[in-house]
Parts: sequence; structure tokens; C-alpha cells
Amino acid sequence: MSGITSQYPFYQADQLTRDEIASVQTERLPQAVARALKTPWYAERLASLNVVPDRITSLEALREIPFTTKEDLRSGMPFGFLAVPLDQVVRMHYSSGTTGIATAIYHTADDLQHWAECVARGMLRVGVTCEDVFQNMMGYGLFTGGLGLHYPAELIGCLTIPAGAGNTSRQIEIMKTFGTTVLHILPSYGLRLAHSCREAGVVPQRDLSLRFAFVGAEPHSPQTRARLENALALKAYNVYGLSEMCGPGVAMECTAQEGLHLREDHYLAEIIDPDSGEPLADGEEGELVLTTLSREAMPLLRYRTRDITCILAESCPCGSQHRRISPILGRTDDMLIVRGTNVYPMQIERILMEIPEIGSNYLITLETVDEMDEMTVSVELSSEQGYDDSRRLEAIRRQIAHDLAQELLFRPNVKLLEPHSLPTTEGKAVRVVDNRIG
Ligand code: DLL
Repeated sequence: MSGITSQYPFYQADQLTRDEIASVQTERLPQAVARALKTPWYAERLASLNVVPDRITSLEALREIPFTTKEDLRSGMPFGFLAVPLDQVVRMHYSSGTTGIATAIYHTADDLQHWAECVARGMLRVGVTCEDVFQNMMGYGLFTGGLGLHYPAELIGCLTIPAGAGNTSRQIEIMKTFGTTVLHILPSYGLRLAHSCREAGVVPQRDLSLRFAFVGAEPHSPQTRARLENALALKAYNVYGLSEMCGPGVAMECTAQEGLHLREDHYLAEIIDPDSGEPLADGEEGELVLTTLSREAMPLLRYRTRDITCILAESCPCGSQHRRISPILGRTDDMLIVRGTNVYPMQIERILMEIPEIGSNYLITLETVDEMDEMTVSVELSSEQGYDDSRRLEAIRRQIAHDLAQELLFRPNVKLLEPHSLPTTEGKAVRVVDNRIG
């Protein structure tokens, strides 16, 4: 038994071989289908298919069952997807998603235990220990970010500080006073925190003790991650998840930082073509579809996440045999079609964050001008960059416009703004405002 496993027996699940993972999936999949059939929604939806759970022991067999979508969850509100009596449910989270009507996600005590263990495995894998001081800067409450890493940090035995989102000067004071070593933070807020540290004369290498940050809940480019790592003098690990699958921890990065390991004993992943619904091969980018393998209160079969990624099937230098997904490129509903070209905000972010004179905040605005799509990228300059050398600024602006035109195949307008001029939120960053007509 490795050192970690002797202290944390649940970590064994992270050391399963491919064959062992496959056999856990084969065993759990029929159970997951049987549990789903106990819910009013699946019982009705699958009635005509005569699904025999014991026969669903592979992904191929599972593909007989239709996808479940966010709209389906809405149609089943409030209790249509519940597989256990309410007295066994101990917690509910509530997610509005990007498009309005909220859906409830229920958990039994065992569901919460599995969720905490999945996330704790990801934290242990990169080196978090019971000696760490963990400051959780994600929102607590109906959003799953805060509680989603709180219990795993306690499970590991970290000194866990439930700081919650916002109040940056207080966050800095806590980091300094208590020697915080691990953060959980939105990437967009991480860059703001780094900026506020600079403004307050706090030098992370000298005044802070940070080792790691867990970053997730919103797409972020490798360039943003690199900025965050440099500015706060830490390693940043990507955490992916969604409320419908508990929350953070469906997949987490390891020290190799080359993709996020799915926790395949609890989640069965497929990648499909978002338009046709057809399965795609490993390495091909498409929509991630997930099936819960262990969840009791609210089993979900073939849930369409709308997140675009691909499966990286090669073995990982970290030794985990749980397969990885690539960092999320964006959501199918984030994809913009501008002048006939498909654009993900992440493509724009990657280019902006390569340019040292640029700060961390940007906004993409779309309008209709003379019946044509018009895109404007407004971006703040970094605070080190003076705002008075107009020739220099024009040169930066042109460079950005040129780099974006190379990537997007059309030329957007670029506006340079002074630091702090764009609005910020305590929650996930809003990067796109689409005011187009029609
Ligand atoms: O954002 C859960 C979470 C909390 C994940 C904290 C990681 C850390 P929701 O609010 O339901 O749950 O939003 C889920 O956020 O479908 C993705 O589109 C996006 N998302 C989550 N993590 C990442 C990530 C939480 N690492 C939606 N990279 C998902 C890119 C992410 N997008």
C-alpha cells in the first residue's frame, strides 16, 4: 500500500488498473440503470424500450438509451429525477445554468461521501496533505464550487478556511496571516487577486506561502493559467465538473498538467458529435456525455453536458490509469457564429493573454451593423502599461487586431481600455454580450 492509501483508503480507487476500472464500470452500470428506472421521469421515458438493466453492462449497450438533456431535467422538476424517498435525501444544490430556469440536484449521504472522495483523490494526487492550509475562495451555497472542495479538504485534514467569494483585501489578509498554502478560486478572480496583491505591495514569493491553486468552473486558456501561476507563485490545477454530476471533481488535472483525469469509477464518459449525436473516437473533439455510475438520489444516464472536449486515451506520466479529457474548449451554447465562422471565446482569450501589455479582463461584444455581424473586443491594459503613449497604444491595438484576424479569419474591432474599466462579477466571468438583431 502506498503512503497515501494507508492514510486515505479511498485513494485506492485512484490506483486501479484499466482492467479494474473496466470491471467496476461493468458492475456499476446495470445498477445505475436500475436506479434510474426507479425515477418517474426515466420510468416513463424508457417504458417503450423495455430496458433490462442487467443487459446494460457496456457503453455499446448503454447507447440504446437516449440522451438526457438540461431541458429534460427542467421538465422533470422538482422531483421527476429522484430515485429515493425524500427522507434519504440530505442535500440539494440548485443550478440555473446559462439559460435561466433552475434545476435541483439531490444527494444522499453516500452520494456526498463519494463526491468528497472523488475530489479528495484529485487533491491528494497533486500533493495536498493534512498540513496544508486551504483557503476556499469559491462561492458557498446553491453553487457547488464552495462546498464541493470544502468537505474534501476537511477529509484530507487540511486547515480549511471557508472564505467564500470576493472581499479581496480580506482574502489577502487571511492568506498572509494564516500562511495559506492552497487556494480554490475562479481563474478570472485569481487574476484579479494577483493584481490586488501587486497593488497592495504584497509579493507572493516573499509574503505568501502558496503552493497550489485549484481553478475551474469557467473556461480558461493555458495562457491565463500561466499568468496566474507566475503572478501568485504557485501551480494551478484545472478542476472540471458541473452541478448535474455533483459539481467539481468529475475530472481534475494531475501534476503532468496535460489533461484532466476523469474519475471513471463514478462517471462513464462518451464524446459525441453535438449535431448528429454520433459517438466520436478518442482524440476527436466533441460534446462530453456523462452517466453517473454510483449516484443514488439522482442517477443520470447519458447526460449531455454541452461542454466541448476530447478523450486523451494515452497513458499519463503521473501513473493514473483513469483516462483524461482535454481542458474544456467551451460550451456548445457558447459557440458564436460570426460572419459564418464558428468562434469560441477561448480562442480570443488565448491570443489576448499572450500579449504582456494586456491585463486580465476583456469583453466580446457583438452587434449588427448594416446587416452584418460586427465584433468588438474590448480589453483592459495591464496596470504596468502606461496609458499616455498613443503611438505605442496604437501599435498594441493593431497587433491584437492582426493576431485575432489570423485566428478568426475576420477582423474584429479592438478597443484598449484603462485597467479596471470593465465590469467584474463575484461569480463566473461574463465574457460575451451579444446584441445582434435576429
Ligand atoms: O461550475 C462546478 C465547479 C465548481 C467546477 C468549481 C469546478 C470548480 P456549474 O455551475 O453547474 O458547476 O457549471 C458547470 O461550468 O458545464 C462547464 O461549462 C463549466 N466549467 C466547469 N468547470 C470548468 C473548467 C460548476 N475547469 C459548467 N473549465 C460546466 C471550463 C468549466 N469550464
